[in-house]
Amino acid sequence: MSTGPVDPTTTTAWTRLAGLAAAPRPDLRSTLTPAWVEQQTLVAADLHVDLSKNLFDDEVEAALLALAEEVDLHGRRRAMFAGEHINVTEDRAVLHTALRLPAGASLVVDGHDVVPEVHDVLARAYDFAERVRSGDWTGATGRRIATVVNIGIGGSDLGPVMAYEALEPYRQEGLSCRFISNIDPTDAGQELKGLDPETTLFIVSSKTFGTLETLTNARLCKAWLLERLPAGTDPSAAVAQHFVAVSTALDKVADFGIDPDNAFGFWDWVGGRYSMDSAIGLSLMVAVGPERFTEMLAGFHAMDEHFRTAPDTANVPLKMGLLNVWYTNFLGAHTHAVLPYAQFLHRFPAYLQQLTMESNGKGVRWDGEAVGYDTGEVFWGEPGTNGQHAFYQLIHQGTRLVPADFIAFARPSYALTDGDTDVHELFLANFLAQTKALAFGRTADEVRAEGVAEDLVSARTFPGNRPTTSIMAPELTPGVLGQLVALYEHITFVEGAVWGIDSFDQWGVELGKQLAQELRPAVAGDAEVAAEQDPSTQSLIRYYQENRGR
Ligand code: G6Q
Repeated sequence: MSTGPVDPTTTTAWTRLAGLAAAPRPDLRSTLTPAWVEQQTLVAADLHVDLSKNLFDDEVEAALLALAEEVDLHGRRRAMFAGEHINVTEDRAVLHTALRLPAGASLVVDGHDVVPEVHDVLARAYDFAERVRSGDWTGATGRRIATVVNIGIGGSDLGPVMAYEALEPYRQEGLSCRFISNIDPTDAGQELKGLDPETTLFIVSSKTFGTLETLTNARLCKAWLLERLPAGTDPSAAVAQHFVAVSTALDKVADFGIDPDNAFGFWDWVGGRYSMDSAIGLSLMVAVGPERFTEMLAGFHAMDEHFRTAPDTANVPLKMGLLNVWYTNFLGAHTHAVLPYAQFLHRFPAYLQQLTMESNGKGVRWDGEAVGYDTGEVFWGEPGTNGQHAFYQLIHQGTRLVPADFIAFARPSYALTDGDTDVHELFLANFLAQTKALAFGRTADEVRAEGVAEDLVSARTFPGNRPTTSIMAPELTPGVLGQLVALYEHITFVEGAVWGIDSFDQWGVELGKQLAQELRPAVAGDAEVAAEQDPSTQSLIRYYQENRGR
């Protein structure tokens, strides 16, 4: 593995990029030639990616690729795929890519081959999923399972729920999933509403099996189940039939009362936000079945191979990651929008928020030195066209630069007409219109030519030259979903590698967890602990107590 991180601002390429950013830059109106579009339209597995509407040219691209060389991005990529401990603050390998290696491949990490273990767990999880799907696995009273409830949070929730929504057309009828994550009791209260305990199966998904929210919700669900099953049902049989677990801490799973035979493991080299393709995806496996899950894994792997082997100028995650660095560090962007033109991807931006912001929201490099440059854009988004009627105004005419990724599919998940029109075509026309409007805008003269009164011309002018990337695929299949997720995993990696940060730890979530534990007694009425708090916290606790009637 490469030694300490390079401060990217000390590289020649960084200086060159700063010079390029300061010089007058050609407008998309002039740069978008057929040759440029051809050059910047890339293929990665099933994804067709058009980078041409980004604010760059050959010179910027060459400088960005030189920056990648100078920070030894390729060395770090090799180290990740080889299982070196690139998560230095936790001294761990970063091997989500091993979760999707095909059976028969081999990857020796810390002295042993991890691929057979990955496939052993997958085989057990697939077997379990098939038993639930076929009705062979029943609840304690012998009834077939109709609802699977995943209890997990963060990385143990966002991926499964996002993929469950994305793959709706592939779900088995008569079997649905629900997801409980928040410790707000409203979440469990709502998700459990209407469920029949006899046909409900809970999956407790927790890498550490020590997460307050998840364990609290798991206990809550256990109590809910035991109170509602028919009188006389043996509680331990009930837990054995209605609770399974996914965790790296199998001893703690047993302490909770879950039969270790019904527990599915994974490894410390899988980060929570990189784990939806491990057994953490068990709810999804049950919903869509092992065959579709395998197709999704193949999609992940295809993108891994693309990232690992495609030449730099054709490498989609590499170029998208470097463009994000260009926008963040040289053109002043603070946020990045992801705008899926696919209703089924409505949770994809939320999923990406964790992936990107928990990974790259860091202020020190992996050797502990403070960074002297921006890291980690704010990722956000909503599906089109809903976003068009909400926040696109700011992207079109606001004062901020918001690079945006548009994602669209040639074939609809539902082919419907309104009588005359293929509605998917209307939808796609909107996607194309938005990227076009952002690129070219509308000049004052064009607005005048439409007969707009002079005093309204400036309000109706669109500056244009706003960058977008268009990602298209034939259809939102399990394989394409895997490719999309892996694409963003690798974009995140590329940005983190340039910034020299550890994209795989998440120490920033720890302080709040610790303080919540310390504050619990104060919220519950312990005046002594309350008195130790700062004045604002004390005042908020008083407000709570008065209004809760404590
Ligand atoms: C992800 C984070 C975090 C984690 C949750 C749940 O990378 O580590 O979101 O997934 O805190 O953790 P457990 O799976 O251990 O319950």
